[in-house]
Amino acid sequence: MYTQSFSVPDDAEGKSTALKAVPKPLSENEAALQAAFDARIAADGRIEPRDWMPDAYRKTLVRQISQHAHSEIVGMLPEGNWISRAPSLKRKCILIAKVQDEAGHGLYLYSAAETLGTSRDEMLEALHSGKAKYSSIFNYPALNWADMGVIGWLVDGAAIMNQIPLCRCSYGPYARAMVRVCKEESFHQRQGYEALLVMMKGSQAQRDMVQDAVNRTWWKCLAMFGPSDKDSMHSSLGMKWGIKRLSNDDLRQKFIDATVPQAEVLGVTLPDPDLKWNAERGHYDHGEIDWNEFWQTVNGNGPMNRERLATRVKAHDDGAWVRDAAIAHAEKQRQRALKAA
Ligand code: BYC
Repeated sequence: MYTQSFSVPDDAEGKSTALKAVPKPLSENEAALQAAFDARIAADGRIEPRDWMPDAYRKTLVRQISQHAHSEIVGMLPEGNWISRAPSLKRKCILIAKVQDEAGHGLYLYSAAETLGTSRDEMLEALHSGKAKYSSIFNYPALNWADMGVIGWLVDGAAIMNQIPLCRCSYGPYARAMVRVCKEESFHQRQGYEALLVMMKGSQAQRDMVQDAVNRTWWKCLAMFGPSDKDSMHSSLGMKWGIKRLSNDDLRQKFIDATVPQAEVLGVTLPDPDLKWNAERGHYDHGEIDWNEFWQTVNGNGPMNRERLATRVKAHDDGAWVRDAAIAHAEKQRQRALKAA
């Protein structure tokens, strides 16, 4: 029988070293550092970049923050495609500003992840090689102008619901970045809803476009909150460490409860026949997400994964001369400052 121990090298005497894989006991100093870390987390305090932290805490943060940064950057692509087709100058200006904000969010988040000792080059390499994850929602096409409103209303709406608790995350730089991101996201959400309200007061064709965009986006948006709690492998540690404050399912439920009345005001139907108010629970009951489709998309096989990644890599390659010029300029300034000193 094959067992996992076959992948562990034998030691010099030919005895299996499998048992040595058990973590080394902490030294006295490490135990004291771990105890101080645990006490700070238990007291709901903040961990800052120079503080000692367990490796697993650091890794979890780099994973989550870099995935979040990648989502902001890839999230610019579906909207960026519509800038040249915005129906008015006002809508074009708003969309340009929104896409620019997403770039800014990506930059705050890459900077926060860099404070954990991972370089931006490493994170970008992980994104561009297809190793890193980013939010599944951006692997679906934005087919009509109403998608721009629906991205604002539902996608940014879901992002805010997920991100407000992250403003209280135990890691200082992530929490502080999220405060600013959330303020901007709430503007994004409102501009999306307002754009849809205008369309819903327009022609039947416009109303149909809004309904079509909602039908295509609703379930993908619910999946943004991640797998259900029973399948979420990182949740328990994330919650123990004060990185995540609410579970994936609790956040999803909060989002549904907040969004149903907004859909009623807008005059659209949410495409879930099982969506019903449950007075006993004080929440809306809802249908089941297609998890098979979700994992296909998360694992690189959604309708737009390859195209999004190729566009992103091309944008990065095309921008090489800008980065080179910025470095050359900084070097020139450094030399001038040296001469003047
Ligand atoms: N898509 O154990 P779980 C935006 C992965 S963009 C892809 O529950 P965790 C915007 C997960 O990473 C906002 N992958 O993990 C921008 C993990 O994989 P790995 C984006 C997903 O971390 C432009 C595995 O599944 N927001 O606002 O406890 C325009 C197991 O999951 C997804 C953030 O990134 C998904 N939907 O919880 C408009 C928020 N869900 O790492 C808007 C920050 C799960 O083991 N992130 N996975 O390979 C989080 O809050 C958490 O990381 C998640 C997942 C709730 C997403």
